[in-house]
Amino acid sequence: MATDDPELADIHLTDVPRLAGGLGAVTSTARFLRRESGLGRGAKALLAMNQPSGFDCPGCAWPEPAHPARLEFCENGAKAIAEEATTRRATPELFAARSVDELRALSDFELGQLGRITEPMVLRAGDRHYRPIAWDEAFALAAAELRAAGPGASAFYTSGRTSNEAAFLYQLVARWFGSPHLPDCANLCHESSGVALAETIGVGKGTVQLDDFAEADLILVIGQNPGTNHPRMLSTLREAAQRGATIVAVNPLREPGLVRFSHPQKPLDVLRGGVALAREHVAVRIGGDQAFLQGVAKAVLERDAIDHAFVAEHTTGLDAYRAHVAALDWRELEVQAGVPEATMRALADRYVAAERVIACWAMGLTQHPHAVAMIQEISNLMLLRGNIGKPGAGLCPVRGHSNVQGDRTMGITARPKAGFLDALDRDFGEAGFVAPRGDGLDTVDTLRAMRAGRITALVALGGNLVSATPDTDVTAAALDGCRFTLSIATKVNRTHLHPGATALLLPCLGRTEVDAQAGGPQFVTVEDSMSVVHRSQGVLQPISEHLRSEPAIVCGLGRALLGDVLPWDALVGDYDGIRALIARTIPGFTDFNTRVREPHGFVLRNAARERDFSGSGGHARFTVGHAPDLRLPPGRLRMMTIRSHDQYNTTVYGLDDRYRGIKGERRVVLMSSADMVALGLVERQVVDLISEFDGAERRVTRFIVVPYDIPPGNCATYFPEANPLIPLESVAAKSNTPTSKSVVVRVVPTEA
Ligand SMILES: Nc1nc2c(c(=O)[nH]1)N[C@H]1C(S)=C(S)[C@@H](COP(=O)(O)OP(=O)(O)OC[C@H]3O[C@@H](n4cnc5c(=O)[nH]c(N)nc54)[C@H](O)[C@@H]3O)O[C@H]1N2
Ligand SMILES: Nc1nc2c(c(=O)[nH]1)N[C@H]1C(S)=C(S)[C@@H](COP(=O)(O)OP(=O)(O)OC[C@H]3O[C@@H](n4cnc5c(=O)[nH]c(N)nc54)[C@H](O)[C@@H]3O)O[C@H]1N2
Ligand SMILES: [Mo]
Repeated sequence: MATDDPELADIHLTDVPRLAGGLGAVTSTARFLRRESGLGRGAKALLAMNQPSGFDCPGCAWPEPAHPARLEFCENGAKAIAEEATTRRATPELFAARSVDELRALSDFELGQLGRITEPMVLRAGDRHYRPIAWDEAFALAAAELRAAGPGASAFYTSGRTSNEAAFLYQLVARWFGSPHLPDCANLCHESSGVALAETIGVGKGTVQLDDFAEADLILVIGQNPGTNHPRMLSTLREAAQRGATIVAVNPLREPGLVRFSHPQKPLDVLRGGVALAREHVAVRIGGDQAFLQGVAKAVLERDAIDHAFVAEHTTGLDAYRAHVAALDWRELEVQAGVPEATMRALADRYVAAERVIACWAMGLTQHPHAVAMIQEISNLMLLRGNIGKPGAGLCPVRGHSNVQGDRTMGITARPKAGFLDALDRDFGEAGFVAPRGDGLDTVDTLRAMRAGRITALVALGGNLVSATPDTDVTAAALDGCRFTLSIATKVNRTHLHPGATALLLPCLGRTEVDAQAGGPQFVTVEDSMSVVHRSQGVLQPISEHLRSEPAIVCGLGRALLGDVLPWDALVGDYDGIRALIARTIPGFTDFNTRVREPHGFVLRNAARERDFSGSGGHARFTVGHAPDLRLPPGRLRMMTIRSHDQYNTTVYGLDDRYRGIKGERRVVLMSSADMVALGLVERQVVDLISEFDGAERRVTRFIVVPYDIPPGNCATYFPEANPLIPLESVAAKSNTPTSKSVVVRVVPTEA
């Protein structure tokens, strides 16, 4: 119950802007660059970003156009650059002055402000400070610690910014050592998409290319906020809208980035007040997409408006699917989807009228208990009318990290295919390699095993495990209990402050920086969300002379751990040598070194795009999914944890969320006024959030109530502040992805 005089927070709320981009984006870009790096260094980096001869934006995985604009970047890409190209330095003096316990008191934003790590650092058993250590000594220590833990108790985590070259060697070193445990950020991200699509179309990747957007009649954007997380996608959508394509957003929130967009680099756009994007916004309830998509398909099937020739030739399972959908009750679909039958029928009409349809989605779909089944409903709907494998149509899971897809292609996965391991055995067996067979632990299972004391050593190539995973307190305690952790990183984050008994913090070059090796300056390669493999080469002077590149660090670890099984020096001296290994082992990379030197790289084949469904047994499969009942007991809300406009995952650039009208505060809960009235809460009230799962309560304190246009029964908070509420045990069926968008909570006034 609310008290008569609730405690109110002093928070600045503004109107939600009517459009995204525009001059606001320009001023915001300049402000961040100046704060971090001075305009000179920042401008040099921006001019090289996403150009054929420059580096790939470390922000998102949206592809670069074949003919990039002179300035091919967005406001949030510029912030990512400012964050990395910062001239602030986390030097040994800083670590000498502050223990890990003192550093823990800082917020994620303040940790980021400490700047770039400048030297390899070690925290020795019994010490609470990181101290400098020489590189060779660090590698020797790592090898000794990993051997003492043993391969079965060692996990090798990867975050999706890592290049193909570093990723390939990293998984090779881990497997050569004997560990199958390769958890990665994709386990927390698009794993559900990969699992869903591998079952239905035989390929766990998207089937569209950027060109397809120029031909699509209808583009669905489901559970995605491109205005903040893939701003360059807005340029693609803007062109499609101007050409007459219809864009429909399916999202509990009316994200301003999808309503109107004004291209900040196009003065006319700014003057005209932008271009209208999404013609329609379907405000589904959180988790309601499965029922919604089933309703749309039901209406399509009632009209028998399907592509019979395609379905007969290329698919299997229509009859069971049709029978299932036909038996669904409209009233129940309305309740579960949170939208009326008429809306589902209207989208079915648009869908049938469109010759070519693209469906895009991101985290709004992947992080629910029923995520895989939900994504398979997209696949079902698209298969009905042959919207896979024709120009202007297809499936488009929009990836997050800029090389998360490439890292998977390079073999970073806890669940490798036997054929991939066979290829490794074939190519490295002579040197003594034997691939560990069977599945290793993914991210959630690694944490569970760590909690149980079965994983005792962690190596992390980038990322921030403590803040990115659920159950923050459980994860932090699990890491504290490790005998050894090793982080390869650019900046200090919370994971480094839960070091275990002994820890190494090894600083690497960022993407923006020149990578000079014995054989001259090197480039690395990445694969974007549409399977385009291309180069990335930094331009800035490294922030410290002690930094090493990720491939060099992985080789250093490999030599210390495995001895001279590979010509490590030659591989580090010239990355063409690494790429030659990749070309030999990974399908699709023949002539890698030649083809990647083409200005725009090359595209990996996607069989489903050619209507080759051999990966799913010769036919694409319709699936029968049973949507869960989303009704909640009284007083409970379903909470999603989302990104603000001023963050990159666990890296917090600033405290504003401009497109949602929130300033200077991240501990907020966005609620509908109906729920506020029902729960007796008022605007700006200070509240605690409590999640209940399997009888256990988890609580975060002192969040601020912000009234927002969100379907009643739903609420939203920011990731990672609300992660302590997400149970490690609550995961999506089949993909084991944490249910970060589907947390049942109570909201109660904070007690004074
Ligand atoms: N600037 C910036 N760029 C980024 C990132 C970043 O943090 N900052 N992160 C990168 C990464 S790793 C990723 S994975 C992507 C993430 O990109 P997004 O997936 O866009 O990220 P989220 O903020 O998690 O947004 C999820 C969206 O889904 C909606 N949503 C939540 N639940 C549901 C639901 O049940 N149904 C539907 N239909 N919608 C729902 C939310 O309202 C929100 O609009 O962005 C990448 N790019
Ligand atoms: N509640 C909730 N939790 C979520 C999500 C959510 O929507 N809600 N989203 C999930 C998703 S989609 C993802 S992808 C994960 C992200 O999980 P991670 O990938 O583990 O986390 P990031 O925050 O992207 O990692 C940031 C850190 O990477 C390091 N870094 C930056 N650049 C480099 C580099 O070039 N090289 C190296 N070696 N290190 C670098 C820096 O030290 C920085 O602190 O979080 C997941 N967690
Ligand atoms: Mo992600």
